[in-house]
Amino acid sequence: MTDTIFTKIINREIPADIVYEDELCLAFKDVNPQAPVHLLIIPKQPIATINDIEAPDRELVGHLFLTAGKIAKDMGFDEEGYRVVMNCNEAAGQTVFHIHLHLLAGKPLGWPPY
Ligand code: DGP
Repeated sequence: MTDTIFTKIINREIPADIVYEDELCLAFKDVNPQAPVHLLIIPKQPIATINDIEAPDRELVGHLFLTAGKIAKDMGFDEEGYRVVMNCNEAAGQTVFHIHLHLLAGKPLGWPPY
């Protein structure tokens, strides 16, 4: 896949407010926050969309969710609640084609999201 802006963030070619990093993933503040807390959790390995996730990626994708839960707990949102979503393709609102979990918290979140 072609590089996206997120590869530049991983490689520190453009700035981002990074809140967590390990060998597999990076979490940083969304530039256009939709909640008081809006983080993006991305794998360092670029995968364009959910459609491109393959069986060998299961551990990596599981790691993204474990990381989201850990960050939410560390920030104190585990009891209050928070939302983790991943958009797939344009109709769902995906604009950056490098998979990412949105972690949203800090206000009551409406459902359904339209
Ligand atoms: P999505 O629409 O699901 O593909 O989400 C992409 C998100 O990425 C969107 O909420 C805005 C955010 N975003 C796009 N470009 C940048 C950037 O350069 N820096 C940061 N921190 N966030 C970005």
